[in-house]
Amino acid sequence: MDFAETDEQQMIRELVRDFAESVLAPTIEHRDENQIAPSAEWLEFLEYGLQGVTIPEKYGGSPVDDISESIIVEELARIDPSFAVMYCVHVGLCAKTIALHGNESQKEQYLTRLAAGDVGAYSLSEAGAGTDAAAMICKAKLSDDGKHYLLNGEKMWVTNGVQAKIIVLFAKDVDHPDYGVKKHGGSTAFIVDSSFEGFSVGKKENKLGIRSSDTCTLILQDCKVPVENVLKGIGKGFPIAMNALDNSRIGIAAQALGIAQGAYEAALKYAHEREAFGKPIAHHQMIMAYLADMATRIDASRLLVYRASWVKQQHYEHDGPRHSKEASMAKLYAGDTAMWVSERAIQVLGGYGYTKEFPVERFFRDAKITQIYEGTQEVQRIVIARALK
Ligand code: COS
Repeated sequence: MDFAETDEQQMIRELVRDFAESVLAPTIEHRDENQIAPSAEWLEFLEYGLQGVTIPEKYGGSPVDDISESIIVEELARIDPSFAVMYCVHVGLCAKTIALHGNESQKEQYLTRLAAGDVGAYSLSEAGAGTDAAAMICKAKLSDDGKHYLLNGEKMWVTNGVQAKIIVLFAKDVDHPDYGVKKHGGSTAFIVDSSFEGFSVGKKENKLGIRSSDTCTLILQDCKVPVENVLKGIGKGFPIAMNALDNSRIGIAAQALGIAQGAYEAALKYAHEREAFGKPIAHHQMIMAYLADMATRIDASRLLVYRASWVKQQHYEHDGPRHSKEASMAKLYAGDTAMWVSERAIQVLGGYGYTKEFPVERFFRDAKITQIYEGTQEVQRIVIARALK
């Protein structure tokens, strides 16, 4: 077993760190305060060519190994967790889902656009269907001429929803034989273009954390989706949704890892600079213990995130077993670590940590969502427990 990063992984880490420190760091506080999405920063990011890491080269992508994908998210989140989740949803939930389940013409049409920088999103949740995803009530019905599906309903908690041009969106076909029979019966994945008639963006959420990431509702009023935009087949959506979440839970775990790392580094630096009782507080035993525990939990999270990324790659490229359990373990542990480390970081900084002069209060607010989205920590335990033999 080799724990060393490859030359390519190191190079990617340095590249993304450079981008995050030079482009994201100067604007994140302002964007967070004012809930401004990183649209300008996204355009600069496109120059690095990393928006297509889950897209095959023939559609304009630039694939990297799955551990590198997590390293990218980790490095973005170390500075700007909002940008990290925007990226994560674009490459994971949207592009990878189309790459895995799309047909040739769907890939040609949509992956090329995602690779070129059109922002992607994924829309499963609804007001009454978060943890219980199968309870979604958005409906799809074939039009009289048989050329379109007409989608009706309201989706919720859509990351990138305001900016996205391409959305993998789930609704139930009311004429499917399983509709109303099986709980998730009729669930279908559609590729929705934000320019489609009947599609509109609803309320933008005012959030505690990741405030520079836009989260909104999407309104579907006879939204006209061509029949060609059904992913894989009518009624085949639920496993696609679950599979996409298995992938993206690793992304959120990597985001949590980056948050923990960013908070820890701020605390470590402060602890070496701040003196009390005649010496840097980093030399007081209580603070030493905090820092040691933070570093240990972060390392454990990193190992779980990279292991899950590796198992994911084995699953897709070498027909290995599904990575659901490893993804949920990584997300469960890294999410709790992000919350714990960012809270400890505030404690190390004392009163200063509670102010906006230091980034730890932002990491603390941002950390909370990693215990909630892409399935709450309770959902991760369900997935893990079901996989235990
Ligand atoms: N990959 C592929 N297929 C999967 C799967 C996976 N990881 N997990 C389940 N499926 C399939 C099952 O095989 C089953 O298929 P069939 O009906 O063809 O047999 C189907 O999906 C239903 O599975 P299951 O009965 O396990 O579904 P449940 O409703 O019991 O799922 C949980 C329960 C809680 C695990 C699920 O609803 C979930 O993950 N909820 C959280 C959703 C979430 O993370 N939301 C946030 C989204 S961010 S917008």
